[in-house]
Amino acid sequence: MAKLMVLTLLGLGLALFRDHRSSYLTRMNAFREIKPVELPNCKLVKGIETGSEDLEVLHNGLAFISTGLKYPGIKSFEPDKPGKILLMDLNEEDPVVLELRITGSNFDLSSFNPHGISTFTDEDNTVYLLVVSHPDLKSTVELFKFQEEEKSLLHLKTIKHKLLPNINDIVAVGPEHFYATIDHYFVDTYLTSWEIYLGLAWSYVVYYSPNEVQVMASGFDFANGINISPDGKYVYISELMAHKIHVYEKHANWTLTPLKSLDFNTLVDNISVDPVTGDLWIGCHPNGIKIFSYDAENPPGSEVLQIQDILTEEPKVTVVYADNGTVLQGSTVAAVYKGKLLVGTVFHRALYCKL
Ligand SMILES: [Ca+2]
Ligand SMILES: [Ca+2]
Repeated sequence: MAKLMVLTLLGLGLALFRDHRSSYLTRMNAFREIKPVELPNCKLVKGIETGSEDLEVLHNGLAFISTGLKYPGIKSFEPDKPGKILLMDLNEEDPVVLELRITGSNFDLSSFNPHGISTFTDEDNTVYLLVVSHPDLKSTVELFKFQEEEKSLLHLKTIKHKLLPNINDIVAVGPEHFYATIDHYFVDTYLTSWEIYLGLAWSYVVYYSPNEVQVMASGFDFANGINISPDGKYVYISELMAHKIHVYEKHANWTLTPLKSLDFNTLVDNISVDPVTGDLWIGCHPNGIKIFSYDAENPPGSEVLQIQDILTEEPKVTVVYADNGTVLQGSTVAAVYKGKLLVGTVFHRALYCKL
């Protein structure tokens, strides 16, 4: 009898494991192959070799790029070097990148591990750069003031909070006010791997301000990118493992209510919003398995989606660029400025194209 019980439990366990295994492979989009979509006028950006996970373009064409991310389960090509913030001027014919010097007495450069970024421009045109960092794999938001003349970032403040344990990306709505995606619930990496494998969907979105911090949306299977419409009325959230982009209505008290979701056949990462048209530009991972188990012989591909008219009944989705990993591996972000497209990746390169 005892043997039968053990066998039954073992059988049930195996069946459950098989169910989760197949659902995990579907969530990872493990069987997706890439059909290349090429752009004629592209080149790799010189000086970017350790990733460009997130980037944001200011209204004047200056782009901030975060480079050198170390993230559990993702290969780093320079695991012992701190990350940096790069600047690129998209107005130039042949733009190059420049490392922004970081100043401020209390900032530890050696553990800087930049991930998602966002900017906020004040009424007096002061530009604040907010950067998610993972010093010793913890999560902070580092607040900087951009000093354009000096080509430097003045560190103003480190923000930490118990509701902000594993931040992926942020969208600034004030100099120290933002929404953040918390991409997984557990801090312990062993528990995190089970959380992701089982698809618990305990990832959430927080609103942070110096006097109020609150969870505003939850139940995501890896909330990743976040951004806001040009009129500030809608917040867009990408749910990586569910292959969805969610549109939320933002209210005066900063709460969010779900409006609609769009489904894709790719793992959606960071979201950029074209300030002129309101179009969404998404850096995507066609096959998640290739991201989490990097193999140079069978590299992850890249995919860039453009979503037009997202608020209408029939949004238009275009695959603007797709590559099998020969040129660009692990695209995380794409942004446009005056007919130019800049695509960042989690591993090494970045691509710059004329559309
Ligand atoms: Ca961002
Ligand atoms: Ca991201």
